[in-house]
Amino acid sequence: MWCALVIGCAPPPEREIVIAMTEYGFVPPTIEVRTAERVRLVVRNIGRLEHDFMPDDRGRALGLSHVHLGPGGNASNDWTAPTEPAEIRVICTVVGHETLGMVGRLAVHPRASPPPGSP
Ligand SMILES: [Cu+2]
Repeated sequence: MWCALVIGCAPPPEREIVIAMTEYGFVPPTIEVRTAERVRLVVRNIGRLEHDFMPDDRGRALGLSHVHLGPGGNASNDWTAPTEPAEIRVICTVVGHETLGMVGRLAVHPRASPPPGSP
């Protein structure tokens, strides 16, 4: 939290989250992080077609990157979750893929209530 006040301060990620893209979905379909958590988002295309990871307007405003990958590609971006809870929708913008179910969700949970299923 204190770090947000310091311009250019980039602490190392607390956690690495791998998101696989395939025909036609994101695995896992829901990414759960906590407020202000610093994560490394690793996006991998494990499918046979090109895919992309496109956060909605809110997500992009919060600094999430749009990632476009060919088969076998991967990209990693460090990201700091916002200090307020948020729900971000992620889709693949390759024509037809969203309709075929290529939709994901990134949920930012308050620190006080850990995401369901966490230890
Ligand atoms: Cu796709």
